[in-house]
Amino acid sequence: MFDSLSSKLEKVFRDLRGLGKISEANASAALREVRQALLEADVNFKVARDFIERVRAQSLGQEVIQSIQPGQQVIKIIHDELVQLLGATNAGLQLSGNPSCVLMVGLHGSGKTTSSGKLGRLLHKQGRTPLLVAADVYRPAAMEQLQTVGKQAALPVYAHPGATDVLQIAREALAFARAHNRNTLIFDTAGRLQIDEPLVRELVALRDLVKPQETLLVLDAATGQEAVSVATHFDQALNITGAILTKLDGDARGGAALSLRAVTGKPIKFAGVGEKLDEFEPFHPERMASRILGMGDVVSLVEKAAAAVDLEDAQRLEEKMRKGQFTLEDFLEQLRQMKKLGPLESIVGLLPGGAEALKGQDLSKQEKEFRHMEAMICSMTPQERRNPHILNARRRQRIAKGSGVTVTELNTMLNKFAGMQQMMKKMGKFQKMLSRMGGGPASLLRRR
Ligand SMILES: Nc1nc2c(ncn2[C@@H]2O[C@H](COP(=O)(O)OP(=O)(O)OP(=O)(O)O)[C@@H](O)[C@H]2O)c(=O)[nH]1
Ligand SMILES: [Mg+2]
Repeated sequence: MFDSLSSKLEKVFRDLRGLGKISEANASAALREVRQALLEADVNFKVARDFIERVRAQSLGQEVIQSIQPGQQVIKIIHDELVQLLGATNAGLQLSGNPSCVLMVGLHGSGKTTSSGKLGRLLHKQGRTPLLVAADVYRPAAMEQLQTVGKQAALPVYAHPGATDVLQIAREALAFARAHNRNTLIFDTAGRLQIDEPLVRELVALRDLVKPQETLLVLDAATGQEAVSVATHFDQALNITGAILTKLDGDARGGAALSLRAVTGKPIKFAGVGEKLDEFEPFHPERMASRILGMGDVVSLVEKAAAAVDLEDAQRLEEKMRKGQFTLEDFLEQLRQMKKLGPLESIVGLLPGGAEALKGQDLSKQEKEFRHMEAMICSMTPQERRNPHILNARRRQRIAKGSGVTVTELNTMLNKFAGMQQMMKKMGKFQKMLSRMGGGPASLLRRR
């Protein structure tokens, strides 16, 4: 996500960190580079200019000059300003009515239908009873597409094949929702290549009929600051309540995310980060800023992990790791929990420096290796898992056969595991040392 912007800012930060004193001259040089990076990420030029001015004013303030690590402070100022630029805090949905209506609007292919399903699923998880409404009467396959999405999301869909009047569909859907106790209607509307009069008229009529609590503009993040002019138009016509930024997993450069709030004043409420239904998250400016600045999204990762992994289990495992009591049995458990977290790529990408580390790596190979490891450990008896040193040649042959690998592969895995155990012990000591010293460099930035 925003890889190019990230790596440019990381470079500026590396230079800044080393600075003993912030002067007008060296701050200017660094900020020029930041501005360049923003512009190359397709951030609106006025937004970039104002951003730099705010950072400059604060960087040259009294407070900074007297501090011990001025470079770090400038980084923190940039971080905080970035958070502001992205909207400061997460803007949730205001769904007060019964039923509540959400209108999904946007250009062709921006991700309205997909996001309708994703949002429906999310709201369902929060205890609401969503109904997806097929309000795109132009593309023949649109209703079917929403029905497929609904099936995947295990949500009901209201569609009226053959109907040509969006308002009629909306009335029927409202009646259907009342009859079937659905408290949230999500209207998947038609897209256009460009916003035009007929589309606006239709959407306005639909809005006036269903009186939505939320009118969400779905925007393709890859379109950069072009997305911002689209947003301005839609906002003028419909008074949107927020945006969903999709395809942030793709080659989005950041321009849309960073300019939208400043230009339109409307918050980004959700982010689409993949084609799958669960690749969707509430948009958190703080975390996004950390991600852009290459500090990794540790908070997201922790949340993701907490959802999938039992916290107590995790703590118990960590304790074992630190004490060097980590067995193959624990390893197996770990491998299985990792599977619950999702594809390796999406996990590593969230870690600090993870995006950088991923470059040129083939993770599917790694995942295959994990699967093999799992099979090998599964072929062992509990006793063998706890004491791998009892694995003699006969046992090794049996295990290799049982898991469909060669004895050499099994030996390699066991050696790797032994190495890992060693490393964990060392890391345990290292961590203890670090915590005594008051945390790593990242904590400097997080402290406010
Ligand atoms: N990688 C990725 N792809 C996405 C995301 N959101 C949507 N897509 C893909 O984008 C394409 C278009 O999505 P749709 O949901 O059909 O878009 P739409 O706005 O309903 O399109 P129209 O109905 O034709 O206007 C599909 O192939 C989706 O799978 C996302 O967050 N990440
Ligand atoms: Mg659609």
